[in-house]
Amino acid sequence: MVSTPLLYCITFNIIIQDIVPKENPDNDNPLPLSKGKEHLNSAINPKRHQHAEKRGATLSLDDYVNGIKSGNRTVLSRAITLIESTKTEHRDLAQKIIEQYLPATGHAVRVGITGVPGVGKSTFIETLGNHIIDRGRRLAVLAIDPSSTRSKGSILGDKTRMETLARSDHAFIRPSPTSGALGGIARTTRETIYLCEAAGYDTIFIETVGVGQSETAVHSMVDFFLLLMLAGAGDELQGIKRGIMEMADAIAINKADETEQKALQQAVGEYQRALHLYPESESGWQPRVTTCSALTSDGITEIWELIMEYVELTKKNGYFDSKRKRQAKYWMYDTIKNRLENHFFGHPKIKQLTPAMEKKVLNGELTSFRAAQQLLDQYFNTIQNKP
Ligand SMILES: Nc1nc2c(ncn2[C@@H]2O[C@H](COP(=O)(O)OP(=O)(O)OP(=O)(O)O)[C@@H](O)[C@H]2O)c(=O)[nH]1
Ligand SMILES: [Mg+2]
Repeated sequence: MVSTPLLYCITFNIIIQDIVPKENPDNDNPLPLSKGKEHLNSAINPKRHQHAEKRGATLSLDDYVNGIKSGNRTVLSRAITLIESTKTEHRDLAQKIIEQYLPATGHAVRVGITGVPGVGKSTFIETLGNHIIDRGRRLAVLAIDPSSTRSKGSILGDKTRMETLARSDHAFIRPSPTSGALGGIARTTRETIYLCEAAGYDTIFIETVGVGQSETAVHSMVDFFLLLMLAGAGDELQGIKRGIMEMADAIAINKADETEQKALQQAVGEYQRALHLYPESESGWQPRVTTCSALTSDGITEIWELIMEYVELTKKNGYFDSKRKRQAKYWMYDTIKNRLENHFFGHPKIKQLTPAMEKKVLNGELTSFRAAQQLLDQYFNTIQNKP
């Protein structure tokens, strides 16, 4: 019998050698961009056509590094596709690209924007995005959405709702990978942030639908977390969980243009009271409630000023940096956990044994603990014999 720590070592060795989580099965061959993705990207950013002739060629590490540094969005897009790949060699190359840039990353302001479908996230990003680009910023917009809530219509909606951004030379829009588990999408998004920063984007917006688990992941990779809400509907109705409100650094009540003043003020009061129920954050920042219209731009300048105020305060009191460090540590452990889990559940032997074990647990023939123990024993024995 091999001791448990040794088994973990063996497992981990195997994992770092050649195990790639199968989160994005659609992305097996990312070197030439897959048809579906390319169609989507070029639809959102027509400028990509300019580089169409280079698309098929294999790029070297230097090509990637120089291309990204010079702000070539086609090369950036292809590097992100490497990150999203399930192939070890692609992901290794992606890591090498990121490592080349690591000292130069981290300078961007990272903002998470969440809210239920239809609240106006994409319209808001278009309006705020143009506002900050006019002030000299460069913006990358990423999306996290592992759920099936993101219909084709909603992705096409992004195309029209972020029309000016999509045409801007100072913006880069990357839709969420179309498939895959949250763990995988979160990892790729985090690495994509690094690449976008290396490409000179000083502001990163991450859009996520505020109904599931993805906010926790987004919260752990951004500096500022903005929750978009509507007035006149209770939060249960809006599908927003309490935990998400707790994470918010600001709540913006959108669609103020079509909301009665009284309802708007009432909503502001309610959310302010709700936010005050949470313990004061160590950031020294008191979460704010504000109103805006993504359609008419009312209140948008104020929201950007608020975000800048937060950044200034937390940079001064050290919270900004300490939060970034905590996030980096979190992602190290999260990556290990994810890879171990993927390796375990993706192992053919485990795949074969699990249904029967589950049945035994459901029939009361085995306790959950015993079943787990037996599966783990089988797993460790197998990988020990076949490293
Ligand atoms: N009146 C008004 N309509 C708005 C405002 N912001 C967004 N809308 C409209 O609300 C609808 C949904 O907007 P989106 O920006 O697509 O919403 P979303 O939250 O990104 O939606 P998903 O991506 O599907 O989750 C669109 O018809 C927008 O035109 C606003 O401030 N006022
Ligand atoms: Mg949207």
